Amino acid sequence: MNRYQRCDLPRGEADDFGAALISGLTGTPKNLPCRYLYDELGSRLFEAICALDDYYPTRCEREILIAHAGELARSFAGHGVVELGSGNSEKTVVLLEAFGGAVHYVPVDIDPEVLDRAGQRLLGVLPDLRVTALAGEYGAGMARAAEVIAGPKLVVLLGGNVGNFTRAGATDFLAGLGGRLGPEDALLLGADLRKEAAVLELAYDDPTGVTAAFSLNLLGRANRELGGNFDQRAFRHVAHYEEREGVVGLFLESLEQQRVSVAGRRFDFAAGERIHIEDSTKYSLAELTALAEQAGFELAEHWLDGSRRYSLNLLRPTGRD
Ligand code: AVJ
Repeated sequence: MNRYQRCDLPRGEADDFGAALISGLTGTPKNLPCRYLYDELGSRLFEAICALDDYYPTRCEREILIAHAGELARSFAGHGVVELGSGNSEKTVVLLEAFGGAVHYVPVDIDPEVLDRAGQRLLGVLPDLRVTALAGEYGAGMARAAEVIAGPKLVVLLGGNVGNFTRAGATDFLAGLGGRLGPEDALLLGADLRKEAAVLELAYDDPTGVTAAFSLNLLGRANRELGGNFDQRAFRHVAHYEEREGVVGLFLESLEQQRVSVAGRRFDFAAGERIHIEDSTKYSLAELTALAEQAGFELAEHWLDGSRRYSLNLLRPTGRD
């Protein structure tokens, strides 16, 4: 039996990099959606970020998963596991192993190559695993996952990916997701916590420059795919924590006044002008409790790592709208 299958989900027009780039660089302030950070090189650079000492979320999340995987496996025995934004699935292995490996695992990711690599690796480690990989966005992935998995399911959204939504966007997204869950289903949500600016700014602007390379690759991707002439050395990566909002904003800042050609257009940059490329929203326990409740869930568990920097949350649908 073939234990690995990949389906490429239809992409909406929202997934056209050229159109997104033209509209994002035409607006003020300039912006580019963060999902375009993950082409093949971008996914690899992100894996390198996850291995950095300064980027604590990956380590903290693994620590919490190791501590509670057994408990989760007992609670959700017989459930299929859907993972949104699965990337290299590295931490999920801990969970799938605890399930005893005989699970139907449905990873959803925007990058088909990362899905194939992760899928092959997982099958090597877990001989009883069945993988249906879905290449596409969260919404389409959730819709298909509900068809692919017959029984109850545990949906996992790890890595703090929920942070890429605005707070209102996260509520809407979770409410929509809840609408696709049955009473036995649950959501395992990794969320990064509010903390001192210094820790966050180091995590999002490491001195080795890996995060900068990850951000600047967005310009490299525009050059490769859209015939651009961005000079990556004429921009710098900026991470800024807005404490009140609890949001780390990531930007590419033009070091000089310049004109760039890309996607058949020209764009002018003033010296110091920024392209907003990503937001990473941080949560407090009170904010997570409110988020769950407003989206139609109950926050059943809230687990922290030893340094109390990061949280893993188990949300159960309350069954009301
Ligand atoms: C993949 C969205 C969880 O916000 O921590 C890390 C992305 N960007 N360093 C995060 C990211 C730069 C990451 N998420």
